[in-house]
Amino acid sequence: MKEKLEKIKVVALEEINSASSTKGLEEIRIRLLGKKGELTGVLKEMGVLSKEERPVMGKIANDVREAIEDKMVKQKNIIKEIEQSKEFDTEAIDITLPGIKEEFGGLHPLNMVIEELSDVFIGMGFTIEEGPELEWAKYNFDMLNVPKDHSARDLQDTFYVHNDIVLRTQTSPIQVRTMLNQQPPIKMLAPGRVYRSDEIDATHSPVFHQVEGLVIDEGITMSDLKGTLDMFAKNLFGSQTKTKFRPHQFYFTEPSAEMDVTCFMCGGKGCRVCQNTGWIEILGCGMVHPNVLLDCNIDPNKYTGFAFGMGLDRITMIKYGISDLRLMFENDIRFLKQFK
Ligand code: 2U9
Repeated sequence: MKEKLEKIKVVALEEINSASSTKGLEEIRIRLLGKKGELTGVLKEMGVLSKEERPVMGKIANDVREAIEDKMVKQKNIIKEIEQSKEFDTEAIDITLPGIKEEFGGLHPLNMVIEELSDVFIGMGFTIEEGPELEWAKYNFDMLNVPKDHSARDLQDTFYVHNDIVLRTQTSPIQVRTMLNQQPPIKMLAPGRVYRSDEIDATHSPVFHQVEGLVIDEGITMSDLKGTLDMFAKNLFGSQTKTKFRPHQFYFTEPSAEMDVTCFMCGGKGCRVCQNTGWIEILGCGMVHPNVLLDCNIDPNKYTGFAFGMGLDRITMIKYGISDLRLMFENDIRFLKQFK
């Protein structure tokens, strides 16, 4: 039996040594140490030995088993390393290959101006509100104190979708909606796309962009209006900017004014952009008309407020030196790429 065991050991160690795959090694293990394996078979024969022989033979058998198992573990590690290095060779990634470059888009110049302007007002505590472009004629005209026979309501000036529904001609209905939903204090900004039935040329378009603002609280005065808008102009165009207010007339505000800023292209010296006046008109404003407050369920005896509105397309064109309004709407990639 001893010789049998020794022979199994010698043959096994040799076989294991020449095994070259994990699978082959496993087959050897089953053949030797499995339930019906060679070594297991020998161990089963131990029953026929004498009491004295059994522990001696048992120890030898255990030593053989341990030697085989030990060799198996070592060979397994060697095979694993070989297999892994083969895998690395076949699945190698060439890290020197250049990647595929992601193309990033950029903001439209109008959106850059909207974002910059919104940031200034957010810094002063305003919220940004939005509303639908298809709007009730009632919210677009009636509630803003626009007379029933005003020319702005004409079919020539306004796109009617229905008797009562228009493409909004200003962002003011956003303020109406906010006032109907919320009691003061209100401090909001409403940027958006608006529509008027205009012929297209270098300075006119049936679709354009506005930002309007509204502040309503107890004790709001014309000084708040001037202070806020002067601060806004200095933030957007630079701290050297001066403002001046000229009286004007709107239906939704009384008193009303237009605000000019010192030309942000020449600093006020006079240039082509400001037609040598040194000033650029940038917005209309005024104290909210009591009729507008009343229609929106706000008590004009308790609350007052100011509002302002500005067209964004012209400001954007001046700021970026864009000579034709049509470029802003054609979305020609060669034009847009210049603002990245
Ligand atoms: C409510 C109350 C008051 C909004 C205002 C202006 C003055 C204004 C024009 C500027 C150039 C429009 O794009 S433009 O043609 N806007 O001058 N807008 S005050 O006043 C409001 C709005 C809503 C409820």
